[in-house]
Amino acid sequence: MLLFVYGTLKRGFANHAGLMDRAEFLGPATTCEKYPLYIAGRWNSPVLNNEPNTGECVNGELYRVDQSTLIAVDKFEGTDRKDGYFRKSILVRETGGNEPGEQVVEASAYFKRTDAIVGISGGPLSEFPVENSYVPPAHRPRAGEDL
Ligand code: PCA
Repeated sequence: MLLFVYGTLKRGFANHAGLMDRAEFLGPATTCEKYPLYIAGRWNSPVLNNEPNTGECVNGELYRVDQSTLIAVDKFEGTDRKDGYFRKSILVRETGGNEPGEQVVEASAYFKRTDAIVGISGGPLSEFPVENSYVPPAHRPRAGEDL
């Protein structure tokens, strides 16, 4: 299954190691539709709002993941929690290739509903930058307190 990541699961970001170790990197990709990418919550987390045609097209990375990786990442993103992310299938354009008019594929990505996004401190952005103030779970006073 294809997974589009735009935040802390990207290569070199706080939550990549461990969770994405066995994911196959397919290259950079951009959402075909615009979605608002905000920085939100106590830990300055990147979050994609499920409001198409708002904000910017979002740059991220495309991966092929197996079922066990997906289960682990779903758990991490709190898909079983009311304040967590949910996964939704979207169209993304692969941007790493040499050919013009690059390939559009369907991939899953983590979103939140508008009412689940609290404390917006930044965005809408087109990309979650390397320089950011995200606080990873291990650095929080009480690990896993919220997302
Ligand atoms: N992790 C997921 C969603 C937000 C986050 O930090 C991602 O990187 O796509």
